[in-house]
Amino acid sequence: MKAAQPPSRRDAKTRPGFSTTAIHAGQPPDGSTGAVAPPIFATSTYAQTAPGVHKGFEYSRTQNPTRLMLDRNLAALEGGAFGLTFASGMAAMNTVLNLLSAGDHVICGNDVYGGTYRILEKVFRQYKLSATFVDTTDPRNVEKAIKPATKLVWIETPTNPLLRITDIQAVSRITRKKRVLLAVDNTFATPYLQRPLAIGADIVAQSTTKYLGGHSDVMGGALIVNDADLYKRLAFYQNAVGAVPSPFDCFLILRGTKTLAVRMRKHCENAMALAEWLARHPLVAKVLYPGLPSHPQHALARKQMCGFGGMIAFELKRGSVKNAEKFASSTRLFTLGESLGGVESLIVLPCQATHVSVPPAERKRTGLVDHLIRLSVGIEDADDLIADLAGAFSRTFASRAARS
Ligand code: P1T
Repeated sequence: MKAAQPPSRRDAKTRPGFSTTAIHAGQPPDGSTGAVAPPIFATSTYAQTAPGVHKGFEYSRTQNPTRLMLDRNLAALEGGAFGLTFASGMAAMNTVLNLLSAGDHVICGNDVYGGTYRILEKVFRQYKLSATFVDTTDPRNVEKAIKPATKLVWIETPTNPLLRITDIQAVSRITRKKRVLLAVDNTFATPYLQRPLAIGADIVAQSTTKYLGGHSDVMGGALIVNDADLYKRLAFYQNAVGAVPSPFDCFLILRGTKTLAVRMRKHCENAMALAEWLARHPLVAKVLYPGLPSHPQHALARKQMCGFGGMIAFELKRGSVKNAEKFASSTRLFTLGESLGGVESLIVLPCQATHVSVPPAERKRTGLVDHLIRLSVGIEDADDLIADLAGAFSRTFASRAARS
């Protein structure tokens, strides 16, 4: 089976390719000065020529020209009609949940970013929103969990941190039939590798803090939709709540998306090399990477994505938490820390960082073990990254096998 074609090629005769869109969409040279780089409109307010008469911008919580360029850029990349950008990925998710009312029910994937679990269970539950966490890799689990009160299905694919893949199209057939919104968190894949709106999602969510920004120097989030009414409702809550990004942050993310295609190709290439190396390593018990034929949803990943991304999770054979901690503290190029998607490689133990807010019993149910190690593979030279992991094996186990 062949992987889907990369979106770097023209989708249609009339539509430019992915990188052309990334570099140009939403940001033509500035009309008044000709500046090629998007101006940072550091202003909170705008002059009106008469009360209520303005040029489409009134107050920067509501609209800002630099933010509008980013909104349009991300909408074009995801193949959507409308984009809205936020101060963080969680601010974007919060806005989707603002659409719901007390008594409503959400179905969420059971392997998701810890903050996604936390906002449902520790924030919105107190407003009488209930959530059921199911394994969405089998779409029938979504169908079984739907109740009359269900208004939203929220999935990640690939998931954080277990890199499981959900069939977006299959889930969307169920949500369409039941008139439930389907939101797909596309942070791990990015629009370069996967376009959920084209295969049935109603909302795409992004933490632009990650690959879209790409340099670990900015926080941000985004929602992209096709439906004008849904867009208006989300824009209302965005303005009412106010978790908007600064114009400077929008500028940084716009700078990031320009190189998304070249970075993603390198992230994918490096991650594949590391996953294959880890899979052959005598001290590794399990490697989770959708690009490996051993991955349970490898065929689906090939069909749904056009590359497998830069995230890997693995377990050591002598898999105690102590060994995993020692390993994660022993790398020199991989920095021990949260987050992902930057040019530099990161290593983390999800159960001690990104997923601490998921109760241990819940983690156990989903198969998230305390000694799981997650890598965000950067775009350094793959040989150097492999040598760094080899060094960490030596320092952790100090045995001959570890040095192989
Ligand atoms: O950090 P923020 O920009 O608010 O994004 C939250 C978020 C949303 N969705 C996914 C899939 C994520 O991974 C995250 C944030 N994740 C990390 C910080 C992490 O290290 O996994």
